[in-house]
Amino acid sequence: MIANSASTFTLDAMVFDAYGTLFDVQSVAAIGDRMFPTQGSALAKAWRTKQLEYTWLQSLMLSATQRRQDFAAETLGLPMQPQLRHRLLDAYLDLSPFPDAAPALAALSPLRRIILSNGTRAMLEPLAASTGIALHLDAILSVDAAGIYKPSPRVYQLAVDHLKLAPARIGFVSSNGWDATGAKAFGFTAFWVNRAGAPLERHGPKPDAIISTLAELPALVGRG
Ligand code: LAC
Repeated sequence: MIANSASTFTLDAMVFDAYGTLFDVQSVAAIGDRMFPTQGSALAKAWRTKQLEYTWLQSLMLSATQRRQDFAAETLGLPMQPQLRHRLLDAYLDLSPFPDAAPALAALSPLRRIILSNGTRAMLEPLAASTGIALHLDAILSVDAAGIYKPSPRVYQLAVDHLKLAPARIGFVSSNGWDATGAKAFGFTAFWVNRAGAPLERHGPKPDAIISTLAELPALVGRG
């Protein structure tokens, strides 16, 4: 763990990003591989990249997953037929949680724990329920309610409005460097789960702490 300031943080609630943080988006690679042998991982990565780019473009252009998928497949020169597209879309409803997700969420109890995600409620709720992650959550908040995507402050504000706490008393946890930075810029106490050992984002303030796995989190967080 690399702490920016204190080595432990007194907090009243924890907010989690969903995709890549609690749920492993690379788990769709196996399904991609069954459709296009050896290309599953590249397809999953290209799709994820486009997913993020399109959320940002959409936020700036003041429309979604199918178009991203088509772009990802075309980039790799793969034929994307409607039935294959549906199988990949369904895979996003059936992602695996990271093995460290449920134990870390459980260990953070009785702190309030919620998800704040760029996904839709229709994607997030069945996934959290079927994987058991919902058992460890007090609420699931989606950008649906804000009409714009993270890292817009309007999205982070949804968590403040829901929890009715000052931003600094809220721990925000994301494996996306840009999301941890956006959350810190908003005023949250930000934890970046740097699962991939990626370099620190140069844009915006540093997160308060950088951890490698969610397992490190409970020891860092004290209750207010
Ligand atoms: C989310 C994406 C950004 O769950 O990981 O919001």
